[in-house]
Amino acid sequence: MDGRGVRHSHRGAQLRAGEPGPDLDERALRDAAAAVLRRNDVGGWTKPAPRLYPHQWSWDSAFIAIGLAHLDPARAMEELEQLFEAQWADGRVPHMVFDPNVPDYWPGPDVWGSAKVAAAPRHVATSGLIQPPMHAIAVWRILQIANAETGSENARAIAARAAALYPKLRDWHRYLAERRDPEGSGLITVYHPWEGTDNTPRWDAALARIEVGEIPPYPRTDVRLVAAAERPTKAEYDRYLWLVALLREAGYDDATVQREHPFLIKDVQCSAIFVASNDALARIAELAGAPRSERAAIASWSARSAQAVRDRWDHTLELGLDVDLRTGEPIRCVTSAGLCPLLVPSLTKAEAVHFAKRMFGADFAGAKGLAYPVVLSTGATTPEFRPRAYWRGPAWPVINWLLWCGLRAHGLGEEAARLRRANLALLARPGAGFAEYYEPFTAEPLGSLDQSWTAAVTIDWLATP
Ligand code: 2M8
Repeated sequence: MDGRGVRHSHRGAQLRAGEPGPDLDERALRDAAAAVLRRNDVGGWTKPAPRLYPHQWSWDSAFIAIGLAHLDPARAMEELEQLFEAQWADGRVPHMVFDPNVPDYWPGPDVWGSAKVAAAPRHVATSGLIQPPMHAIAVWRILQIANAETGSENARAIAARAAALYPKLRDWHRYLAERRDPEGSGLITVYHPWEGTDNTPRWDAALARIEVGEIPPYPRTDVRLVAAAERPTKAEYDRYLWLVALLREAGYDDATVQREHPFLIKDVQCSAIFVASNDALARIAELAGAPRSERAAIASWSARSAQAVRDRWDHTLELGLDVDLRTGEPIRCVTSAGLCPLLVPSLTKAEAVHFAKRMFGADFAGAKGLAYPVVLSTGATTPEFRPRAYWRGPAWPVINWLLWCGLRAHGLGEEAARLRRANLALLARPGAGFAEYYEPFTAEPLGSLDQSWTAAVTIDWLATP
């Protein structure tokens, strides 16, 4: 059975919107989610979606591994081991690793030109961008799940594999701390909208300033598969490709890029994830018996980024704001990324409560008319809000999951439970189909169906009452 066929009992129909029934068929939902992951399994790694995303994507694999951990922790570790096989010599984990058996995807390996970059792997083609560092968080969670849900022998084997992966995780974090933040500000610099939440209005002003040079005509894989209104516009896509051309010409050399590139943003969401991930990495380092100097480095990356993320708090918008390095100005945009400082463990309880209030307020999970009280990608009361457009309004279960982790980490159990319930109710709705994102007023599934990370977080939510 796929996600479109999850059964509800007849009593479920009388429930208020947003409330999952007591008889939500958890078993059927879990089985359907597991089936999505099985179908998208390419052999040791999982594609994010059946047709729209047929290669391996970096942060998708981290979320997918967390879902897989409940089904098969060894396979979950393999997901990340495979990804890190494509790590560059400079430590970066590319945002995409291409499957050579899918030649007709565009933009493909030629557009990225990783084969010509000395630091890139030789055995596989990759992109040259990065995505938020969810990986150490995933490894730590796999370990916890293996400990809780499998026998001690299995858990020991997973711990050994986590320890073996540690040096690669360490190099990845070092790349982020040193090359993506040469100023030592604690905030990670992103070079491209594809380094996180693609079409978010956070990037609009920076993209608008870019003068696009000559780009040859190109095909769009995405709008053949998904309604164009739910995807980036042609003008936006031109800019994405122009930025890729500039990065390729710079050989993806960070120093060159940071001197010349027109799109340089200190990203609060990525930096907040980096904090949480460093804390997970610190625990993995201990498990791996890493030298004290390395553990000290990880602790200092974490502390520096934690402070920097907290400092990005904006009193007027009550969110953490990115900084556009080209103008030196904060990006005054109301999106779910601004709630991500909640992932920083060292927030005070009062600060965490503030973010939680904002999260359940009129811009996000408390917006008027929502089918389910889930967090929206862009603030509902802002002019940028568009309920069907990619990252500009729809609800993304995977981002809701991330924020749920933040609520739990700060002991906000009741709020976390509310968010989990609302998301599960949405995901269990007949026809929900584990979509990439949802129209928030009608709960219509948008983007791709059978999106792996949506299925993965469903499994984790179901396993974590
Ligand atoms: C989306 O990004 C790709 C490009 O990398 C795309 O729009 O074609 C984003 O949602 C990104 O965050 C995600 O990792 C990827 C695969 O799910 O899709």
